[in-house]
Parts: sequence; structure tokens; C-alpha cells
Amino acid sequence: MNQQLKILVTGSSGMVGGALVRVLKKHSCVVLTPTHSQLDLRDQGAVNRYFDEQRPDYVYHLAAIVGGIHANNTYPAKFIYDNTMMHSNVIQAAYAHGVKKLLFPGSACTYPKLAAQPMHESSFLDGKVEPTNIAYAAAKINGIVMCQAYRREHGFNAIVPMPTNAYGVGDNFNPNASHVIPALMKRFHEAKLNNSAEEVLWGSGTPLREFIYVDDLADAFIFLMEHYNSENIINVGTMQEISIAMLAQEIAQVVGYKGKLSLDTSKPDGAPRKCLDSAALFAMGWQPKVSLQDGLQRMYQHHFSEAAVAVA
Ligand code: GFB
Repeated sequence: MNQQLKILVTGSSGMVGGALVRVLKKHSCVVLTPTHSQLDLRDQGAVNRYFDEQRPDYVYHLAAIVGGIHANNTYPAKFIYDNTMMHSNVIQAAYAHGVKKLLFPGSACTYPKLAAQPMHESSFLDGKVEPTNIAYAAAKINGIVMCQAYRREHGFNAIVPMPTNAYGVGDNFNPNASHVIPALMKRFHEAKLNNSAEEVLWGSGTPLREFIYVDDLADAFIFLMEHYNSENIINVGTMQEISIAMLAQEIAQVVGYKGKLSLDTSKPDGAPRKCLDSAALFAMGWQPKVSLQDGLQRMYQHHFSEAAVAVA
């Protein structure tokens, strides 16, 4: 990427945006990273003024209200309103200001709950989504279709990678909002410190999930920004799946928690299985580099090692 290019990354304080900015800053380009207090992306006038002043060449629209199964279920209005407003304003402003290309991530949860596994891109809009995250999925579907519509009507180069569940350094550890990996890592760490004999997992432990380490996801986004130009959505995953019960054991091992694991089946399972078919991306020459075990180790070291805790 050459020196003059201006790249706008919305959501740079989030896990994925943060990882992307760390990589982009190694390139010689200007990276724009407005914070929420500097630019409220839900405000159309403010977004237009920002694009008037900054004139970015490329946009990664990564700002989003995200959360685990509990947050999705509890705050559906916030998930649908904030996300729809943010991407509508950013996509329209990017098109209207002559941005060369925009990347908008969809989500694995926009695929039908009972889609054939692994989920191929052709499953999109082919059935009902998982009800616990319907508001988030509806917002993402709106953004995906908007990218496709702007390409068809205006020739605007907007691309949509469909990431699987991401985790890693910079994740959200708030128990009311977190996804399964940060939630269990924090609980098991505290259980280890408190010598707790038993920790509880939500649900049946049987759902299957695929996880991508955040640095791999950022790497895939940059790869697609450089090499992909199509209205077709494209999956970004690892094609490795694991049950929640097995995942809990892996996390317990990384943390060093040796107590018992039990199940709270009154909590929702969500989708029974969510693995993406990422063959199209792999055929382009991209592959993930970080194994689940390595990613969990990196994340635990960063957030919970003695040195990390001393700094916090
Ligand atoms: O990561 P998670 O919250 O989201 O839950 P989804 C994954 C699985 O882990 C579910 C189980 O079956 C949970 O019941 N689980 C077990 C736990 N223990 C825990 C725990 O302590 N905390 C959490 N959070 N889960 C998300 C969507 O679905 O997928 C988002 O809610 C987003 O919208 C994301 O799309 C990619 O994988 O079920």
C-alpha cells in the first residue's frame, strides 16, 4: 500500500479493529481511527462531515455492537438500531465520497440456523436464523444486501467477508456481553485463584463452534481488501470445529484450572452447529496460521499472566 493512501478503520478500539490497525500501521499509509467520542457513526450528518474532511481512500467498517448469546438476547433493540444506523451511514458516505473500496464484515450468524454444514455461501438467506441473535443477524443482513445493492446500482466496490466466531487479545471479558471463550477464560482463571471445585458451562455443551484467532481474521480482511472484488459474500473461517464441552476443557488446561465442569442446561445453546465452508477463500491462497491452542495461550498470557495483571 503506498504512502498517500488514507485508510479509515471504524471500530478500531474493538478486538478486530485493534488487530487490523496494528497490522496496517506497519504499512506506509495513513490510518484513520476515529473513536466513538470523536465520531458517532449513528449520526448521518457527522459521518458525512467526517468523510468531507478526511476523504479516505479505503474503508474497513468494523464498528459494531457485538456480544455473546446473552447480550444478543437481552439488548435486541440496541443491536439492530445501532448496527443498522452505523453501517447505513458509513456505506452511503463512502459511496458518495468516492471511496475506492469498502469492506463490511457479515457474520456466521446470518446463515440459517439449520443450514447444511459446513455452511456454504449459497446458504445465505435460505432459511430462518437462530432466534437468540435475530436482531443482530437482521442488521448484518441489511448491511450485506446494501453492499450488494450499491455495487449493482452504482458500481461501488464493497466486499463482504463472513467471519466465523473470533476471539483473542482485546476480547470483551464482561460476563454480560462476552462470547464463550473470554467468558470461560475469565471464570476459570478466577476459579483457579479461588480454588473453586466446580465451574458451570451454559447449555448442553454439545453445540459445535468454529473459532478464528483475531490476528488471522485481520490478516484475512487485508488479504481480501487486496485481492477480492465481488458482490458474492466470502466465508472466513478455519474449517476446524470443536464442541463447547471440549473447548471448555482446552481453556481449563490453558488456564490451569483443575476443578470439575458441570452444565447449566437452563441456559440457551444457540445454534447447534456453526462451521463455515471457507474453501473459496482457501483456494485463493489464504490460510489461518494460529491454532486454537496457540490462540488461547496468547490470549491468556496477554490478559491474565502475572505481568499483564500487574500492568492492569
Ligand atoms: O459465544 P456465544 O455466546 O455465541 O456462545 P454463539 C457459544 C456457545 O457457548 C453457546 C455456550 O452454546 C453457549 O450456550 N456457552 C457455555 C457460553 N458457557 C458460556 C458462557 O459462559 N458464556 C457464553 N457467552 N456462552 C454468537 C451470537 O452466537 O455468535 C453473536 O450471539 C455473534 O451474535 C457470534 O454472531 C458470532 O456462537 O452462540
